[in-house]
Amino acid sequence: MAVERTLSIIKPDATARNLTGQINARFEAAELRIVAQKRIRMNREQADMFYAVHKERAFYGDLCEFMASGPVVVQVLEGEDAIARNRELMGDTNPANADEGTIRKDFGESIEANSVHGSDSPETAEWEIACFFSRIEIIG
Ligand code: IDP
Ligand code: MG
Repeated sequence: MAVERTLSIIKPDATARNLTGQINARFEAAELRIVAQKRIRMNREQADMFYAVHKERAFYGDLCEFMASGPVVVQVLEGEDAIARNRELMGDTNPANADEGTIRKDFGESIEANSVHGSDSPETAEWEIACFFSRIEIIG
């Protein structure tokens, strides 16, 4: 297995409930290192661009509105097999179907307001990281 980097976003529902530290503690306990991080508020254009892969889906407009509705914490996680391991820590997209002990099970409010985003492949991770971070902002 290789050391990978993945893009994580702590979504507006989670920042609103002051959960940044509790979510970051899960990453660190699982030996994922936070090698870049910033708190931002996306505007609607940025959210539309980030989620363009979903633009044909019925939930696209609502999702982008939600992601622009409040602060988010964007971060790069680094570790062995980081992309898949972060997806495991996150749990199923729908918190109702997520395994016990996952971030979405414990903190997610709905299939949309599910507290965290994580890249789903090496190709998406590379593209998503580049949406928010330049090379000198990522310090491993
Ligand atoms: P993922 O975040 O688990 O990779 P995706 O299918 O890539 O799930 O969907 C991106 C995001 O869109 C989800 O995290 C969630 O916030 C939202 N979403 C996905 N499916 C639905 C839905 O059926 N209704 C409303 N929002 C959805
Ligand atoms: Mg996805």
